[in-house]
Amino acid sequence: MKKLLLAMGLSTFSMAASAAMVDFNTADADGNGAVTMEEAAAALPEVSPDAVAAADSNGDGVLTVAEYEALASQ
Ligand SMILES: [Ca+2]
Ligand SMILES: [Ca+2]
Repeated sequence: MKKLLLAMGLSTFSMAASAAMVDFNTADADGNGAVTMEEAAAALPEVSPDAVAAADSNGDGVLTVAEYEALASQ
């Protein structure tokens, strides 16, 4: 249910703004404080997996707030 509502919200939102404007808390779908590669791909469908991987500057496989915002602001 939450995912369906989120998807509906995102599709509406994307009409008004770039997908890169999805904020960290929205991208962090499970709310664990880190955005995984899968969460980033879902939140930022226009961003390539390579760009997401490159944004993981410390190489731990997830994006922190700072790493995510650096990616989203590109
Ligand atoms: Ca997460
Ligand atoms: Ca990281």
